[in-house]
Amino acid sequence: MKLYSAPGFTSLADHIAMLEAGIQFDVVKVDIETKQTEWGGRYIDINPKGYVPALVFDER
Ligand SMILES: N[C@@H](CCC(=O)N[C@@H](CS)C(=O)NCC(=O)O)C(=O)O
Repeated sequence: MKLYSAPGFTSLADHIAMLEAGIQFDVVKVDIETKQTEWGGRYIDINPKGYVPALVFDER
């Protein structure tokens, strides 16, 4: 599972809750201004609203 998050935004609450719950996940940082992920992709391809947080579940 991936949590798309931006430091200092409301996605921090989800990040903390998921850590406390012991959930295994990767964090992908999003630049809210440019809507780019730290991996270089367009965040609006993940969440068309451009808001954080977003969760993406692993394919099965
Ligand atoms: N949870 C709501 C709102 C989340 C939200 O407001 N996120 C803010 C950060 S606290 C955001 O991503 N803002 C980006 C922007 O305004 O461009 C949603 O996803 O629709």
